[in-house]
Amino acid sequence: MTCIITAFAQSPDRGRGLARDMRVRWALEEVGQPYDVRLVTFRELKERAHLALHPFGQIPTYEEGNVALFETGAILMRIAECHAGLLPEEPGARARAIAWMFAALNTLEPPIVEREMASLLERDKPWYAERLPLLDDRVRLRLGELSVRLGDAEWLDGPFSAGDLLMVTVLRRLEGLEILEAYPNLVTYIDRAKARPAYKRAFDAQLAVFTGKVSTEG
Ligand code: GTB
Repeated sequence: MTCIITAFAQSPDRGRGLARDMRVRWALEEVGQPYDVRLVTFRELKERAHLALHPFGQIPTYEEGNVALFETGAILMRIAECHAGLLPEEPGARARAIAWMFAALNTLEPPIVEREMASLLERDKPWYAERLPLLDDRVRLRLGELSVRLGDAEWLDGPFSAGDLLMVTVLRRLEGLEILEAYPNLVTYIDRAKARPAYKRAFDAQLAVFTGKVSTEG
């Protein structure tokens, strides 16, 4: 059964693959599942039909038969549980890969998003100059720890997993910034992930929405 996901009709990232539908597209590509996309405008996000799927009026959502989900972590778990390729079979390794999914979403993403939001929305505020170094330090702390753990390894724990997929999508929000480039092994980790054919297919699909060459639901 082909699942349906939602994505921005006009993503503010202008096709850079930073909106969170990219994670779901990538996961579906990794496991070889076809999917349809329903594009939603910012107005539609807050309308009743979409709110029935997503209580916070956001993208992405995921519909598969009578299962409807929101939250990328939950959506990735569902995809990884239903299809081979994103979580190891061995129970211990599987649990560790799941821990990395949570680490990406709960430990790395919050300081990265907070820093990004401050730089977008608070730049003209009197406290910004004092606050930014604090936010930078919180991001650097986590990047440094992650960099040490990754070391020279290809992926975070054995073979590529949903943990790597989420971690890379979170780290990509810092791409091109000095704060990330101070950790060369994290930069090559991201590049390695972006070289995966599934990543490229997912990226091209979301870019096609921006360029208008999109194929969607129906
Ligand atoms: N915790 C939820 C999840 O993981 O699914 C968060 C979902 C979420 O934040 N969705 C955002 C959204 O729908 C889009 S991805 N926002 C609309 C709203 O809240 O009204 C966040 C995002 C947006 C834009 C960029 N960008 O332009 O670079 C990057 C990331």
